[in-house]
Amino acid sequence: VSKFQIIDSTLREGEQFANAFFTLDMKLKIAKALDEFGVDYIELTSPVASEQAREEVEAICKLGLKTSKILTHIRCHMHDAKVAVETGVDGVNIFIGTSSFLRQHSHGKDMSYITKSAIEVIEFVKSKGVEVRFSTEDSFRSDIVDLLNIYSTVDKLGVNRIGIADTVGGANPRQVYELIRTIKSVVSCDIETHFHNDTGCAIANAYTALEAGAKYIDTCVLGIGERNGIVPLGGFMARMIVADPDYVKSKYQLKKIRDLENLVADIVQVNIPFNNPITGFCAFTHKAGIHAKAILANPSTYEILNPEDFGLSRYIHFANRLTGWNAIKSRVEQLNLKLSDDQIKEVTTKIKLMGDVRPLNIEDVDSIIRDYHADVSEEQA
Ligand code: HCA
Ligand code: CU
Repeated sequence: VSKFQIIDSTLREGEQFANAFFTLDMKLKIAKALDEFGVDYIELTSPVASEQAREEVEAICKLGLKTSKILTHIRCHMHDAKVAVETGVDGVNIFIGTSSFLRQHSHGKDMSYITKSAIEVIEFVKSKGVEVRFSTEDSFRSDIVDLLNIYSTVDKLGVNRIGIADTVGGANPRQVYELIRTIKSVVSCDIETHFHNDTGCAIANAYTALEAGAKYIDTCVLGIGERNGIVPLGGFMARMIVADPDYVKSKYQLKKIRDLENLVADIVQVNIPFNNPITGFCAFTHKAGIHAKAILANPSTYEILNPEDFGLSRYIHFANRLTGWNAIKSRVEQLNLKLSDDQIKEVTTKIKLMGDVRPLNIEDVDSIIRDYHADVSEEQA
C-alpha cells in the first residue's frame, strides 16, 4: 500500500458524536495532541455552523501547529467558502450529496446544479491560494456515471484531492476496491476516503482503499462520529503498522496514542472499549498456559503487534485455571523466590485446582506461591 496520510476529523465528524460537546479549550487541547501524534491534517467543523465555531477555526489556525495542516469542512456553497477562506485554514474540504437519497430528501438539487456550484466554489477557493478537496456524500449509493462526470470535472479544475464517502457505512471492501479503481482511472489528483462503521467494515475499507490507490484516510480518535462513527485512528494505526512498520513508526508518535485516546474519552465521557485495538485493557494480555509459554519464549508467537511500539507492555494472565507452569515460573521469578521446575509444576497444580473452584486474583496466586515456598523451605531447613 502506498504512503498514506491521515486526515483526522475528531474536531468535525467527531463533533457529530452523540456525546460530544467541545469547548474552545477542549478543541485546542485535542488539536495540540493530534499535532503531537503527527496527523497530517486536522479537519474542523464549518465556520458557518455557529459564531463560536468560526472563532474555534481561527484560534486553531493561530496555534501554528508544527505538523498538522488545518482544514475546514463546508457545504458546496459560495457563502460558506467565503467565510472559510478568511479563517486562516490551509485547505477547505467541500462536500455535497450525490445519491438519489440525498438529492431528493436532503438538498433537493440535481446533478447539473451540483456541477455548476462545484465549479464556482472550487474556482473561488483556488483563487485564494487555499487547498481544495471536493467530495461526494453517500458516494457508494450514487450513480457511477454521475460520479465519474463530477470527479473528472473537478479534477480538471485542479482540485488537490477528491473525497469518496461511505456516509451510511454500508460498503464492503470489495465494493470499495472497485469504486476507487474506477474513479482513479478518470482523475489525476489524490483520493481521500471517509468510511463510516455501521457494519463494522471501516478499517478494512480504509485499508482496501489504500490498496486500490487512495492516499488519504479520514479518521477520528476512538472512531467517534455520527451514529457509531468512522475509522478509529488507533485501530487504523494497528492495521497499518503491520502493513508498513517503518513508515508508520517513523511518521507517527505511536507512544502518544494512549494519552490521545484518554484525552478524547474523558472529554466525550466514554470508556476505552475493552477490546479496542492497542489500548483495550486486555489488548496485550495472554491467558492460556500454551500461549503464555510461547509468549515467554518469543512474544511474536502470539502477537502481531509489539506493545513496546506503543509504549505499553504485555501482561501474562497467570491467575486462572488455564495457566501453565511457565507462566507461574515467571511469576515466581518476579516475586524473587527460588523454586525448582518440579516444585513450580507442583504449585501450578495447586493453583489450577483452586482456579476450578472460583475466580482467582493475583493476590490469591501469590499467596499460594508464598505458602508453598515457605513449606518447602521449611522442609529443606
Ligand atoms: C455527513 C458528511 C460526511 C462527509 C464526508 C466527506 C459523510 O454526512 O455528515 O466530506 O467526505 O459521512 O458523508 O461526514
Ligand atoms: Cu461522515
